Amino acid sequence: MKRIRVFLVNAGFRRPLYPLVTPPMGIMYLAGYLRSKMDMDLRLVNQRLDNVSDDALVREIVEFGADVVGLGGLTPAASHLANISELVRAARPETLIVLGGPHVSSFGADALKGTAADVAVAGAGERALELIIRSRFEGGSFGDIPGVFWRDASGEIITNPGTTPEVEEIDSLPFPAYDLIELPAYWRRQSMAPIPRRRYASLFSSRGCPCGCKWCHRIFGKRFQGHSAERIVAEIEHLQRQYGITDFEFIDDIFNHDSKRVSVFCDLLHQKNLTTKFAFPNAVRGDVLTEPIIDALVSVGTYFCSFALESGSPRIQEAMGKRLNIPRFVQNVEATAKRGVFTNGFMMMGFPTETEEDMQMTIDVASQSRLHTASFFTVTPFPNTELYNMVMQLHPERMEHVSFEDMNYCLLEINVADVSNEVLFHYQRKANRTFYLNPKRLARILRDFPQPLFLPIYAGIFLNRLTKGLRTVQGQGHA
Ligand code: B12
Ligand code: SF4
Repeated sequence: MKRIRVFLVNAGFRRPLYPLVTPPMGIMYLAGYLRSKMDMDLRLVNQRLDNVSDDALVREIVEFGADVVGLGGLTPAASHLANISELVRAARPETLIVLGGPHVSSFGADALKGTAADVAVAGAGERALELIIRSRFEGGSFGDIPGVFWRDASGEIITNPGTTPEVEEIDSLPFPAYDLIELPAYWRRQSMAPIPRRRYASLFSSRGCPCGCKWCHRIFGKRFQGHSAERIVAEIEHLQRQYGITDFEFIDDIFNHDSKRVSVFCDLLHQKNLTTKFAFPNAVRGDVLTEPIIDALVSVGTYFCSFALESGSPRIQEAMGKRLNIPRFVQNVEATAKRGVFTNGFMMMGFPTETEEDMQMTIDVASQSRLHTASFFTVTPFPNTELYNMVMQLHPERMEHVSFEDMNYCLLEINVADVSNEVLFHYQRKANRTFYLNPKRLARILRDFPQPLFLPIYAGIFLNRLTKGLRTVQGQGHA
């Protein structure tokens, strides 16, 4: 097979009210895997890092002489996926264009519509992308690759039966290709943890989650697969050696699902005498934690941890499938905060059938807890989730005006609950007021936030939350 040239893009723009950007782990994992399987030249671009325009990106693709362009992105990046693919098709008609990432996982075959891509992959992409490239360059048909979406010669979009092929053992995946991105560029931007300007790397140490939350994307399925403790420590050692990094951000969905794995991981760090700091901005499962696990995580340098309560109402916990043990959650937040870790909470309001009493319970649990900070998001159903199907049955008209383009959970005004917009947004504003306008909490934030001098940069976001729903977005939600 000739030495092919593969250009991978994590598409989408950063926005002033949502300036976060993290190393593009998806295309980095793909690159690490592909180069271990085939002889190829690879280039990776994270569009959101510098908001490089689609035109400039395509000029780079043309100069690189790409045989394959792989475009990944979240749903807010969908218009970029369409535009970039059209421009590449016009400039280099023979290029194989493959779509993947969370947007395809949510929208399935529909993600191909309106684009000039040849094929699209939902879920984990490593093995499928390898098979797609082999099929194009070694001879074969996309029709033989289970679970992928592709266009036949007549342009019709075909969905192959079966599920996307995956590697059997995730420890067999090479490290993400850290060498193909400019890591220091991320140290100047805000990462997922709200702690700007620090020398860090992201780690994604597990795939899949067995919990039953009805709003969940399930990109990696319901089966939890963790990298072994040894493998995570090896990746940490690699990053320390190559880049001198000691601060790591785990962005797993449920890092602590397997308590044994966590404690072996911490023991190993101690045995190797490694200096580390850890943040868990994407949350741990709060009711699975135990005091010994919290102690172990604190002993290896955990300083920031998010906890996802979502709802303080046991009825909503049950109806939405999360089934969190709320008293244990509260207890573990307290135990973590007491040990000096900055704790952040995620809450959701506006579930189908949710009442004012349910929302008040969320406010009570959050504001009486030891959480330092909290976000009270509006429930936003994503296509291809149980929640979305539920809303399409109960209130299809509520989804008619929702645009997932440029969406931002903090600002989107949507309402799929059984209360009016006024009531929903009133409770969200009330939640922010009750939670934050508490002198003891404000004092704890000032005392424990890892970079207090940067706190003023969050003033705009905070004001937006305090005034949610007062500047009604035309056509969204219901009266
Ligand atoms: C880090 C992260 C971010 C980062 C950016 C990530 C990025 N890629 O640029 C930040 C913090 C900026 C972010 C923002 C948001 N995020 Co986010 N984020 C994540 C998180 C926690 C980890 C992503 C990650 O690195 N995963 C690890 C890698 C290995 O997985 P991956 O990227 O999915 O890649 C694999 C496959 O998708 C596929 N693949 C990926 N790219 C490609 C390309 C090709 C060609 C192929 C074939 C395959 C392929 O193969 C990869 C390897 O197996 C995920 C949760 C999760 N479980 O993934 C949510 C997630 C991606 N985010 C999500 C959401 C909803 C958002 C927001 C909209 C939320 C908000 N606050 O408003 C915003 C977007 C705002 C905006 N306007 O852009 C959703 C996506 C849903 C969707 N349909 O898009 C997820 C899945 C979480 C969820 N709860 O549902 N996020
Ligand atoms: S705990 Fe998180 S990843 Fe797991 S099902 Fe619930 S939302 Fe999804």
